[in-house]
Formats: sequence, C-alpha cells, structure tokens
Amino acid sequence: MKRVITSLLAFSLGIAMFAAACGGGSAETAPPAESQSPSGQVIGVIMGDNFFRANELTISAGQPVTISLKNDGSFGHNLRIAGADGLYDTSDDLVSEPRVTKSGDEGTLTVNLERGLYVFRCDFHPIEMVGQIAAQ
Ligand SMILES: [Cu+2]
Repeated sequence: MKRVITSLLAFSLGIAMFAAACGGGSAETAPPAESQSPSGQVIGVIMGDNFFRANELTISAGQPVTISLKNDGSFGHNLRIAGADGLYDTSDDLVSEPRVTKSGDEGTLTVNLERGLYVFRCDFHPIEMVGQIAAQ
C-alpha cells in the first residue's frame, strides 16, 4: 500500500513538473492592474435656494475630481471656483457646466487642483451661496 502511495506521489510530482515546464514557455500575461477609473474621484453637491450642501469640500490634490451638482432648488444656480489667485471673474476661475443649472437639472465641474484652499460661490447668489474646497 505504501508503495502505491509513493508511486502516486511520484506520478503527481511528474505531472506538476510537466505543467510547470509548459507554463514557463507560454506567453500568458496578467491583465494590467488598473483599479482607478478614468473619471477619478466624484463628489456630489446639492444646490438649493440659496445654499450649497455640502459647502466645505475636501478633495484629492493633483488629480481629476468631478463635482457633480444637482439643483434641488427652484432658481438657477452654478458653482464658480476662484482659482489659485483667490479672485472671482479672473482667467483661472473654474465654472460648472452648464453656466446656469436650472431647477431639477444637473451640472458638473471637473477640476485638477494643486494642494491648497479654494473658495467657490454661485454667480447668481454670490453672498449666500459660498463655500470652500480643501485640496490635499
Ligand atoms: Cu445660486
């Protein structure tokens, strides 16, 4: 009985070695490890009359982040980020599309911000609808 087991073992080993030898010659390649989706981080923000919820956002710096806006209010709204200069209506501003998100509609703004603190507002309610983004 012991001899049978031993020869079975030897046979199995032989199969394993054969398989290994064949496997080494094959051109089998593992699929590339792409776990990140191309769109990157997505943050949802509600626009109401007249507020952003949330209005203090924290995002990843140095990579694309999409701010997905939903207008739950009855007025038109948008989201404008003052760029690195901290000033509105300058060339480095980032503004959501469409420029006016109507009641019930959705808007988006994809950014890629360097580490820092940025302020944003709604162009139509610039006093009430404000917030800030920490890119870190
Ligand atoms: Cu607004």
